[in-house]
Amino acid sequence: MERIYIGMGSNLADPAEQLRSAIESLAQLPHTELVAVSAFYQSDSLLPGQPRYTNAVAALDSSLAPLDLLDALQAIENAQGRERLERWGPRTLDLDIVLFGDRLIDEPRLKVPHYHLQERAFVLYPLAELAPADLRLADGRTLTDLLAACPFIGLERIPQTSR
Ligand code: PH2
Ligand code: MG
Ligand code: MG
Repeated sequence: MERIYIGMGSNLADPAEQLRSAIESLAQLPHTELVAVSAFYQSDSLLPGQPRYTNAVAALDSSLAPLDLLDALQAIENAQGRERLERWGPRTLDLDIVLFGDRLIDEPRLKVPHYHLQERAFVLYPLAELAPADLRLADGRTLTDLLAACPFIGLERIPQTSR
């Protein structure tokens, strides 16, 4: 089993409900245990003119191979009406593999750690609720380092029992 962190986001069709539904599906993945879910956070879209996003992070323990997990996540996105019309378009559900154990994955379909992890407060702060502060990326930086370089700006934490 490896510890995996999934970044979740939605800015269409009742985002909080989309995340709750996705969490139910994550809990049912084969060879996988849902360990924890962060609070939900709202923020403006990085692309102007889109609805605000709701984001959260889930921690999984899984023995699935990375590309099998990616397939399963894309099936959940599709089941919740994800349309892939444009890069960074508004979406009912986005499930990104942020970290997969301590692996570095560089495949056409999958880069891990997630490319934009370090500049995205809406991933780092929910991740910090679940992951140890001394969690270390392959380049030597800890989660604490990343948080220090990425201020908590424009994020609104929505505390809730999300399960
Ligand atoms: N995801 C994007 C683009 N912009 N903005 C916020 N606030 N949250 C996201 O998850 C997000 C975004 C593309 O993945
Ligand atoms: Mg994304
Ligand atoms: Mg994605």
